[in-house]
Amino acid sequence: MSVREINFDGIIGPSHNYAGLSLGNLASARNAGAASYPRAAALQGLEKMRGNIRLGLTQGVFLPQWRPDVTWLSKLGTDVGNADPHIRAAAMSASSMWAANAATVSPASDTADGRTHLTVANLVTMPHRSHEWPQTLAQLRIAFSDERAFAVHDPIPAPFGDEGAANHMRLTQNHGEQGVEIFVYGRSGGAFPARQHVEASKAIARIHGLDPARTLFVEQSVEAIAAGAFHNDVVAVANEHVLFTHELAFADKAAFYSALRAILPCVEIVEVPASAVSLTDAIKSYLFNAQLVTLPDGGGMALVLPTEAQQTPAVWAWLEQMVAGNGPIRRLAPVDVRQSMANGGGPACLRLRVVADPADIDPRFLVDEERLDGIARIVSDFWPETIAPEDLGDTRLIARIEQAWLTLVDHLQLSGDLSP
Ligand code: SUG
Repeated sequence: MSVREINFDGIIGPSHNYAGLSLGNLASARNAGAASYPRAAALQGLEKMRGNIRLGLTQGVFLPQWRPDVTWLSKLGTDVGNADPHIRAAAMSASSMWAANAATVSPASDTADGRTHLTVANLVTMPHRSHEWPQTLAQLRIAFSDERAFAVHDPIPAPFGDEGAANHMRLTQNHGEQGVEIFVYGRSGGAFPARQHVEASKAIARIHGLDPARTLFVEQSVEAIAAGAFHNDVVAVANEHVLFTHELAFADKAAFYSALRAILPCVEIVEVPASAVSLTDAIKSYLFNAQLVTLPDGGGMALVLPTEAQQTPAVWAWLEQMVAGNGPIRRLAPVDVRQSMANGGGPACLRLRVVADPADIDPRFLVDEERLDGIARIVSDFWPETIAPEDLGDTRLIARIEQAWLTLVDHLQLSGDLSP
């Protein structure tokens, strides 16, 4: 095999629900208290993966986490029956589905020791996400256990917030070549929390052994965070030599663009002006939370974007005019991930990109259509159809969620390695 980009999607877990846990994430606040549909959610996620395989892309998965997180609850001196409702909801969250927040990844061609480095994200800003990393780290250590090819790192210590690849972009002529790594951080003090701290980003760049001359630290605009861009990947996405971004994504775009062009003269910046698409429409439609992917065999680039983008007139009009032109993005592929979108997670949030040789990765984390069929059967048989937030303490629901997880882990032959 050969080095390529592999998208690892988080399989949407059986406890998927809408608890309104993420301050600054407008969709999560808007849908707080609504009934969720975990089975439909997980099937939507699997269909997105299937679509990407059909585009000729290589696909991987991460497993949902054991919920409720009894280890975390016990560290808080409680259990699921006795926890305060907001703590119980945090322990039940299926938020690890958003694999873009699992880790920051630097491919081998960017690092000093020639290995691919992954640092698990600490996600300390949001309580319900702050306890994801131990189970994420356990999976990363299995999937990327080949130490000749990979180095998997512990999280950056608190209080420095790190949200993983959602605030990290990489630009390069070709995936396998040396790139420019861009860490986007927020400044605290606004109405909503800035989740990515520059101290964490700088630490990751050092730990991964990146070349300082090819690493940029770029501040997210205060305006974007205030409009609901709680992660940079809500307002910008990069792939190979293309940066697709909203005009108002960065605090000082002129300085950023010129630094980037100086390091990577081939970069193409496709900027959507606020006069064509407002920040509000960009965030509502998740236009930028698309997977910008390179199609095989010289097919150019495609945007795998949420159907919400198609339904937002200003956004769709701009996109249609863009693909009709002569730019690098040639194709639009809308996907229905509404259950995830209602919690603020679009197609790009659901995946972690790893540039590597698939032969170096534990094959249990790689999928083709047949393996997706097997996972879909388990989802159809075991995932709850619906969850209302007031059901989260229900012992029958919890037993069902636990059974669903055990069945999937067993099916993927990971029960010897991953325990509750
Ligand atoms: O961290 N939503 C997630 C969405 C993460 C999207 N990821 C990226 N942009 N890469 C978050 O805000 C909502 C959970 C709830 O409210 O029940 C939530 O955690």
